Amino acid sequence: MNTATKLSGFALGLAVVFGATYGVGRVADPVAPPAEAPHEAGGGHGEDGGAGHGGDNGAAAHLPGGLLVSDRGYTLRPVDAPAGQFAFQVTGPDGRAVTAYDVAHDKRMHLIVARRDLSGFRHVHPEMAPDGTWRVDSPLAGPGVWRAFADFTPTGGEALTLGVDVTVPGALTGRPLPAPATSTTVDGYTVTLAGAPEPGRTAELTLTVSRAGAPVTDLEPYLGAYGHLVALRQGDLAYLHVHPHGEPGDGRTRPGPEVSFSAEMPSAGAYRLYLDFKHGGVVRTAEFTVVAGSPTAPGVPAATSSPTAGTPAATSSPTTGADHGVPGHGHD
Ligand SMILES: [Cu+2]
Repeated sequence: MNTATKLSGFALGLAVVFGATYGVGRVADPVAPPAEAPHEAGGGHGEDGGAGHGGDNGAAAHLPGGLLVSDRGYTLRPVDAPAGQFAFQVTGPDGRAVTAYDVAHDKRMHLIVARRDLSGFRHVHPEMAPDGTWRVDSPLAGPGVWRAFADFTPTGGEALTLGVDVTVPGALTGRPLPAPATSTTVDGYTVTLAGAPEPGRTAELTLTVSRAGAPVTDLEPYLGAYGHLVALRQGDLAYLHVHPHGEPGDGRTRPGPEVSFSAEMPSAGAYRLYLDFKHGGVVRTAEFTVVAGSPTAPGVPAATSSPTAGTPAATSSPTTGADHGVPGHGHD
């Protein structure tokens, strides 16, 4: 979180925050060099310190979350695990595995994974052993280079999102990023997206959930909200996680059909949005490609006028569906 990616809240919205910390009030890093002005992405961090001295806060303060495997002395370390399982530790400034975490959004650890091509998104919650090893049934659903994001708050520290690449061997079929669309379906639900993100400017995005043509007005709380959003930037998988302002039961936040949030994308380019929502006891993920800034930026797939026209492989391939639309596929 930094001033370059500041957010502004909408009363009934959710706040999208790019960065390792979650609130405007938590920008300050007590050990960061003082008076360091934010600057444009694209370099200039070379003097922030050599590797390993633990003083990479300066660079980290300018970065969206999830790009670093080690930040503020905390390092994400996958560990060997039996087949079918994924395991990791977070080591702290003392080099030992962290065992004390704060609960954030109902969990002490949120593990998000996606392939480098932005397919295969999963959001799961591992269990921690007393030695600080987190384990979960592997969410890595097939061959490829995956990015695993650990989203957590070490007790006494600041919220962090660390990321590490994990390779699953096997024959890999590259998947192009689905074209931008304003409607998608998952498991019989249609989710529409209104609003357009812009780089460097706050935009309100509203997601509306319906089923069989009828608005869904009884969304169920999931991790303390009616919707959770993760966005990943194409190219480097910079990580963004939505944190709600309104909460179920607060007397003003309605359980659908609309879930809205405000976001300020840190740069022009394509992003993949993943909305987790819960209904009928099942968490489902609706995905969208959005483009901040010029829709003709390099690497951005051409937009289509309907969610399916021209992009059948992107929106309805069996593989994609298997990865993304299986009820109860591991949320929670
Ligand atoms: Cu989570």
